[in-house]
Amino acid sequence: MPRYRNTVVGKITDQTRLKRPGDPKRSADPAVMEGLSGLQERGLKATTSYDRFVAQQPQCGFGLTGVCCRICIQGPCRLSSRSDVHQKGICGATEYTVVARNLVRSIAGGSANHSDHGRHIAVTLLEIAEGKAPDYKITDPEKLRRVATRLGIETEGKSEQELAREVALAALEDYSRASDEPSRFLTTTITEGRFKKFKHCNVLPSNIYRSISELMSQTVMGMDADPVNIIFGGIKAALADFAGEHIATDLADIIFGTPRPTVTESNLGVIDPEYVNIATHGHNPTLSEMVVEAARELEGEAKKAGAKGVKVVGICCTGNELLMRKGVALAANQASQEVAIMTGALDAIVVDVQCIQPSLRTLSECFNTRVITTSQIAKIPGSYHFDFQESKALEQAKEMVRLAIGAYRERGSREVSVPQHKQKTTAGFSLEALMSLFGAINPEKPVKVLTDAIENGEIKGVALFAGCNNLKQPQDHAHLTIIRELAKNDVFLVATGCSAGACAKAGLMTPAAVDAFAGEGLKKFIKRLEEAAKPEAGLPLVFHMGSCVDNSRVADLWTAMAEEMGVDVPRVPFVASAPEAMHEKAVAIGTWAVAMGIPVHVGVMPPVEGSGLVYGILTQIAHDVYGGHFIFERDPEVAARMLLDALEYRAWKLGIHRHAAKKYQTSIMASSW
Ligand code: MSK
Repeated sequence: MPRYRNTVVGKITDQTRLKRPGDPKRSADPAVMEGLSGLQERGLKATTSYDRFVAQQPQCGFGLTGVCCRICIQGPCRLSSRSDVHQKGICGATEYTVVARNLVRSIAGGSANHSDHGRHIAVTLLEIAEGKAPDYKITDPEKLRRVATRLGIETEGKSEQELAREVALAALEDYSRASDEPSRFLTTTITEGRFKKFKHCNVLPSNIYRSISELMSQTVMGMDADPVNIIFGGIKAALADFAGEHIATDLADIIFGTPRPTVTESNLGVIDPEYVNIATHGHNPTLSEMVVEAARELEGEAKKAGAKGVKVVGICCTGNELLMRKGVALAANQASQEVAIMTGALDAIVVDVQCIQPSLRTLSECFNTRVITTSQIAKIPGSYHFDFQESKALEQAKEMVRLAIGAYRERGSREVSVPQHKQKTTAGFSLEALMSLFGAINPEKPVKVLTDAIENGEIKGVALFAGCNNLKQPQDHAHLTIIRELAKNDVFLVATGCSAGACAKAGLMTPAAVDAFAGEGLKKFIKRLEEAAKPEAGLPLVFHMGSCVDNSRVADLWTAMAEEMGVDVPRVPFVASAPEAMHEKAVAIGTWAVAMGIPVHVGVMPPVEGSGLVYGILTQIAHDVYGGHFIFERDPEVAARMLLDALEYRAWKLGIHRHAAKKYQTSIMASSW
C-alpha cells in the first residue's frame, strides 16, 4: 500500500458525505429555525437555500469527487474514481490530472476574489493621497508608518499623503510587477524559514494577477498533466491570495482604523422594526463605511418618515468589518442572509462583492426590501444598481439610505416577524489589540505571554476557526461543536469570517462563555489577561479577528509566535479549521495556511476523493514538504479530537527539542518538523 494511502492523519470516518436531504434540523441557530418555520406559518411560497439544497439531491457523484472534466468542449469527460479502473478522458488526461486541475482552478477563483478586493482598497488609498476621494481619510497614521517601514519605504520627513501614496503604489506594484521579484506584501510578513521554503519550492508569487493567470494557463487542455506540478502552481496562486488579503487588511486599517475591542450584539434580533433597517452585505468596507456615515446624517429624514432612526446591521464579512471597527450589530452569517429579508423588517440590503446570493432579489419581492447592488462585476437583474465611485461615495450612500427610508414608508403597518434572538458580542481583536492585551502582562514581548502559556502547559495551543456555512451540514453546528470541545480542552480560540459570525450569534464571544465552556487552563489564562488589562467588557471565549481577508491577521499571529519561539511555523502548536467551508476563497485560504505549515481541518469533503494520489498529496505529502496538511473530517467530534492530537503532538515535540537544545547547549532546530 503506498504511504499516502496509509492515512493515519486525515482519515475520513465512514459518515455519508451529505446530511440527509430534508433533515428538518437545518441550522443550529434558533433564530434561523424560527425564521424558516415562520415562512410556512405565514403561508408564503418563497423558497430558500435550504429548500434548494434538498431539491438538488442527489448531487452528481462525478462532480462530488472531482473527476468531471469540462475544461475543453469535447467533454464533459467523466472518469471513474475507483482505484482499480484506469479510465482516461478523450485527450488522455487521467483522474489525478483532472482532480488536481479542478482543485487549483478553485484556488484561482478564490485568489482572484480576495486580490481584487485588496486592489480596490489600494486604489482608494491612492485616491485619498491624491485628493480624489474627499469622503475618506487616513484614520490610522501610525499603522501607515508601520506598514511603510515594513515595506522598506523611508518615512522620515514625509507627510501622511506622501506616505499613503507610496504605500498604495507599493501595493499596486504587487499586482503589476514585470520582473520575478517576489511580492513584498508576502515576503515582508512571513518567517525567514517560510521564505526559503517557498523559494526552494519555486512557489513565491511575484505579480498577484500573473500567478492567477499563469495557473489558468497551466490548467487548460493540453498543458500541465503532472498533479504535483499543478498543485504547486495552486500553492503559488494561494500565496498570491495571501498577499492580496494582507493588502486588503493593512490598507483598510490605515483608512478606516485598526480594530480595538468593542461591544455589540449579534443575530436576527438586532433588526428593530421601529427603525429604518439597512443591511450591508458582502466584503469591502469602502462602501459600507459610507452607508454607516450616511445613515447617521439622515437620521432626521428617517424620523420625519415615522421611524425612530436608521439602523445599519451587517451580514457576512462586510458585517464583520463594520462590527470590528464600528461596533455595528451583526444580523446573519452566510447561510441566513435570506432569513434576514424574511423578517419583513429589512428595508434595504446594500451589497458589494462576494457571497451574495442572487436569490435575495426574488425573495425581496415578497417583503418589499430594496436590493441595491454597487459593483460593476456583481449585479443582480432587477435590483437597484449604483455604479459606486469613491469620488462621490457619501453622496451615493445617502441616495441608498433614502431608498431604504422610502421602503420604510411603504412598510407602514405590514406584518413583520423578527425572531427575538440576539447575543452580546465582544469583538475587535486585531493583532494590535491582542498584543496590547498581552502587553498588559509583558510590555516588552507581548506574544511571549501566549507562547509561555503553551510551553508551560497552561493552554494546549491556538486554533483558528474560519470559513463559511455549507448546507451539506446543519448551519453553524460543526463550528460550535468543535469550538466547545477545544475550549474544554484548553485551546486559545480565534475566529474570522462566518465562523466568527456563528460564534457571535451563539454567545461565544462573551465573558459568560468563558465560565461556561473553558477548561481550567484556558479559564486561568483568560482571567489573568483580564486582570492585567482590565478591559471594560471583559474578555470573550472566542476572539473575533475579523473578516475573511483578516485571516492575514491570524497568519501574523502565528508568524510572531514562531519568531518568539525561535522555530519556523510548522513547529508552532497552531491549527486551523473550516468546519463548513463552501467558497473558492476558503480553498485558497486553506491552501496557503497549509503551505505556511498549519494543519488545516475541513469539515466538508471537497471534490478530491476521485484521485487517491491528489488526496495523498493534500493529507500526507504536503506535510513532508511544507509542514502543514489537510485533515478532511465531517464528524465534528472526531475532528475536534484530530485537531487536539495535532496540537498535543506539536507541543510535545517542541518540549523534546527544547530539552535537547538545553542539554547539549545548542539552539533549537528552527526548520525541521
Ligand atoms: S463571507 S467566503 S461565506 S466565510 Fe467572508 Fe462567509 Fe465564507 Fe463568504
